[in-house]
Amino acid sequence: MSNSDLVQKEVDTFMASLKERNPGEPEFHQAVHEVTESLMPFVLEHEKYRKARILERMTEPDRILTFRVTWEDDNKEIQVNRGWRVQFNNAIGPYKGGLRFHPTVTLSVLKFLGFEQVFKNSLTTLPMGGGKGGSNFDPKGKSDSEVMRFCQALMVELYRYIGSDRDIPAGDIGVGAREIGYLFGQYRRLENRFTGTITGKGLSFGGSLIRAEATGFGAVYFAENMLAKRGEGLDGKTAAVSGSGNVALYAIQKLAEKGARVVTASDSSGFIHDPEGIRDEKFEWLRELKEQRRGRIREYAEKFGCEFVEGQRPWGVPCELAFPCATQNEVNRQNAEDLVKNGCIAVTEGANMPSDLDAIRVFQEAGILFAPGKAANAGGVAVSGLEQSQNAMRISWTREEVDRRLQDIMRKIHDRCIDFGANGSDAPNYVKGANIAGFIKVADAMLAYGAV
Ligand code: NDP
Ligand code: 2IT
Repeated sequence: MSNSDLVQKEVDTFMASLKERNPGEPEFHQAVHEVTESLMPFVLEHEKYRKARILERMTEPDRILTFRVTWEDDNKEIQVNRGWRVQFNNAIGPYKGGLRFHPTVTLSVLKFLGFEQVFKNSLTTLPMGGGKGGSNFDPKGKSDSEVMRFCQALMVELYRYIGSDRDIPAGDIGVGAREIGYLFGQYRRLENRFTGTITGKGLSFGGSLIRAEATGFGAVYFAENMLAKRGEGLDGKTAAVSGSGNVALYAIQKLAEKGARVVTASDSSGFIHDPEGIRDEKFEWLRELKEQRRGRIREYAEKFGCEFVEGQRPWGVPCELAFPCATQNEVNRQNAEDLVKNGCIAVTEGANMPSDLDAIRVFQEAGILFAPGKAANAGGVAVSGLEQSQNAMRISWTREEVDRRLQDIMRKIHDRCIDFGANGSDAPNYVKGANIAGFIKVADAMLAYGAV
């Protein structure tokens, strides 16, 4: 049997067993599959990891907490949701990761996110383990008081399991500044202590400058590093961005600042195509629409007289740079082929797992630059880590200081990916690089702890 056949057989056996133990969890299977494909050859070459069954242990969460969240809506009707916290791995630091509020949240989604978070947090160079949580609660269309009552009810249960040395939640889809305020407000009331247990806090109560911008800015810094290796830059390039939430907005802002022309943005109802580029007053209008008014992307097209394409994603629009920043599996094989055909040279994932496995294969076979989310969107959690440092020291760094550290971390993550993903071509395998680099630190800590 050839070496690659042997590796494939090991991957197939490993995945069959994982699927049997975790039935009905397609997103979790997908995330583990991507990692296992690039890690298996490495693990087979390093007997110590294989013998200690590190991969088996890293795909089994430390624990999963599931609980009921009961709250009363504005009509005095009782509502029941489910809350979860997946504490995946704390080998290198306390569990750290966001909370997602969206009707599509399931245990499978949170396990995939928690699993990815372990590798991502390891890559940041900061001492953070991985976790994720959330609820199938849908904040869309709810009043502020309803969101507040829901967040308070969720925290009444969640507070028992978190803490600044134990598990530190933050935001994700559907959890932004408003939700973090309600969650942290309730946490400090229940604990009767002020500790930096949640990140993404408001600036007046322990938040860090640049945290709101960090994921989007970080993804753009990562893209800049990839392009620089090919002697190119962002200036003058056309970019397609999906989403119009926290990550997408600040990716758009930073891209425009660096001279790129961002021609698309989207939400779950469709995308807008603005060939002139989203920048300056248009960007400020979009930010206000999404952050303050919670409006729909269609309104941008109405306001500025550009095209709105209902029910579709922006990947058919010609661009050199693509930044999927909305949600998982929003780029499939067909979308990937369209991007490549239309001249895309770099795909940088601001979201978690936005490209499915077929799409990744298309990008890699076409020899274009592809940055997986666990590397490219790590800037958000990295600045969360810096928020914790500032809280612990009881100081606040300036905008410039935090941004400098963020840029430094994104460059280090990029270079670590090259350490393990260089392949002699001008399109390094960033997937392999991120997976191996993220793995080693966690695996070595687990080896040191013995059989735990
Ligand atoms: P937001 O809730 O701020 O924005 C999400 C955006 O994606 C909205 O435009 C939303 O549209 C769209 N979207 C969400 N779900 C779907 C769906 N099922 N189909 C189509 N569009 C959808 O979330 P964030 O910007 O914080 O998160 C975006 C992505 O980035 C997620 O994958 C998240 O895990 C990842 N991420 C976030 C980080 C952070 O710091 N916030 C850090 C690292 C990664 P609509 O308003 O219509 O729902
Ligand atoms: O996916 C992610 O990295 C996040 N949602 C941010 C997590 C965090 O703890 O800041």
